[in-house]
Amino acid sequence: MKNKVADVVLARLADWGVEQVFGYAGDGINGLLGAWGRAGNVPKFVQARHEEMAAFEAVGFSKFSGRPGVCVATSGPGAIHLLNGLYDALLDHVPVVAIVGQTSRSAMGGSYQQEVDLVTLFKDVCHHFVQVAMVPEQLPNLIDRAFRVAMGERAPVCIIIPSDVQDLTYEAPTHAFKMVPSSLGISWPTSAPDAQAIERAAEILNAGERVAILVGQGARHARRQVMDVADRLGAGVAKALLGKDVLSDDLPYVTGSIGLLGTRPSYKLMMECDTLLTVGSSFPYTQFMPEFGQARAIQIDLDPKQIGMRYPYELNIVADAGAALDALLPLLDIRTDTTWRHQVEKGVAHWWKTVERRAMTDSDKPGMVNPMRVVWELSQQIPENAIVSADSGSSANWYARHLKMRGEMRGSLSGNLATMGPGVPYAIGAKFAHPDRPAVALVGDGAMQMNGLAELITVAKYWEEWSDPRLVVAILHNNDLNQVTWEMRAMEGAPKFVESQSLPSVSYAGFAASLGLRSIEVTESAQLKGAWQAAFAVGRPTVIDVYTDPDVPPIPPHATFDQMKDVAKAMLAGDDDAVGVIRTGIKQKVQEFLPGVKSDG
Ligand SMILES: Cc1ncc(C[n+]2csc(CCOP(=O)(O)OP(=O)(O)O)c2C)c(N)n1
Ligand SMILES: [Mg+2]
Repeated sequence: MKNKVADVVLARLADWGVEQVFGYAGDGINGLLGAWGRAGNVPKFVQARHEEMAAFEAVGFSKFSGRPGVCVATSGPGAIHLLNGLYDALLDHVPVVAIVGQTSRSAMGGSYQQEVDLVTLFKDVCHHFVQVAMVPEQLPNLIDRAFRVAMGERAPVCIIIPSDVQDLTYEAPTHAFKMVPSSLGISWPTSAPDAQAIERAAEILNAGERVAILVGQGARHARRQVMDVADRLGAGVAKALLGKDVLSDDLPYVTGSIGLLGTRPSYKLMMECDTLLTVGSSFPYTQFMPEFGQARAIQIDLDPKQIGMRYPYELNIVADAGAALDALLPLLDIRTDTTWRHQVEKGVAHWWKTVERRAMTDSDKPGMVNPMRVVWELSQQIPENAIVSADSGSSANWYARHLKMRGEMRGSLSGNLATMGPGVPYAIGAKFAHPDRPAVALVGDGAMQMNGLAELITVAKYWEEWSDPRLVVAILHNNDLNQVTWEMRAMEGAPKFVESQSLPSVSYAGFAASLGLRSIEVTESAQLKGAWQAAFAVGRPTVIDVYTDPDVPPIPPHATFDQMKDVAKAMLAGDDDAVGVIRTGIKQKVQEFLPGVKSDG
């Protein structure tokens, strides 16, 4: 019984070190499910509520473990449901292996029930590798290549296995013509930099008086090197969204996030630098980078396909970030003039005070909390080994701009696809990657209604298996699709279109309680500190249902939307203006700057 194709698939996954597969059942994968039973649930089948959630869980697992995530779905509808999660993996450069069923070979091409042209369906998102197993001898090569391609390309891949093939007796490839044998494992080279390029980079960096460094997720494993280079150069360091956890925000020269969701010191760092060193980031928004001609710029990136765009770089170095910075370090002059560093640090210190002051500005509406305070209090209470996910929506702004990364904290969100819905499943993926670390998800009420509520059931199903049961979901309960509401105001000059923007209010705390999770309702800012403390007390997963004020705009002070320019100028001119804009009377204030905006009550 144990030598069917499906048995070999599962055994090969285990050989690749796969400990769990996030998935959902269906008769297109019945053969695999049978094998799972025979294998004693090895690798562990983790049951999501929806295949998109299974894919997000695989992405979250991969982002936080550094290993490929694996998801499984049935043919037709199950496969289609995976797509959004796989695109999230593709756009954020995350290795994910998807295994999907298909109708039997005898039915293929016959418009059979649930028959979808899966190769075509996955051809875009899994263009690096999508293959159908038609005969047993294609294994184990299909599995092995899927893993190598996923890791090599840092991308999703897909193996389609028709249901009847899953049940065939396994035949290994033979030592014969047109057979493809395979082998396990891979060791990667360290992509060493070109010595001449490093010398040129050192010349450029040494000539600079005001050096800015921009790091992205490609620099995560080079934290020490980034710090050493920044110290030598007296540079400030800004972080792209997916690289928010590369450096601690306790470092005085770290200016925080950059871009639309970024901080003022990052903006100033870029606007005032004369030299830019980008490491492991493909941050796309040129308007937040120095004016063309203002700065001499160098990029270091592992991926030749990603390098050299986004800015007119003088030098593009394809190399591992750590190796390149290690090679660069001894060639860099130690700065004696620390004026620029001090200027950056002063701006950073000032910024964190501004963040605090903005957070401490209470909403003027009874029973509602300023959402910035939610993240401010989180920064005070969060354990230094926590893993944070944020959903797309206003929470992404508060996460990016206001959360203070410290110690070994990790964090991520859907950076490039910016899809709604991954907040809770990413946190679940994080718990499977690190069951001994607390996880926190910052999620809007729209995203909870879309995906998060259902996925709390998955949390309830698995939490007792985690050595540290702390998974905290904080919901920004503003009864609004707030991010879009504000984008419409700022970019379209349009008032809130209630039909599309207002959300029904449901009790997230009540739902969580019905699942046996710890649930806390917050309607006043004074409750927030205690709520986070209770959530981080060991016990069980917690849902904090925070009623937040939808009139606090997530749009940043220095937004470069044309219609926001005057607001930006006013807010950059002084903090008090900025605080004024977010406090009571905000609508009037914004309308002053945006005459096109009509009151939307
Ligand atoms: C799948 C998907 N649908 C729609 C959007 C557009 N979108 C981005 S943010 C947002 C609003 C999110 O609302 P909510 O989750 O309540 O968070 P809030 O901004 O209110 O805090 C929408 C609709 C998207 N990014 N992804
Ligand atoms: Mg909302």
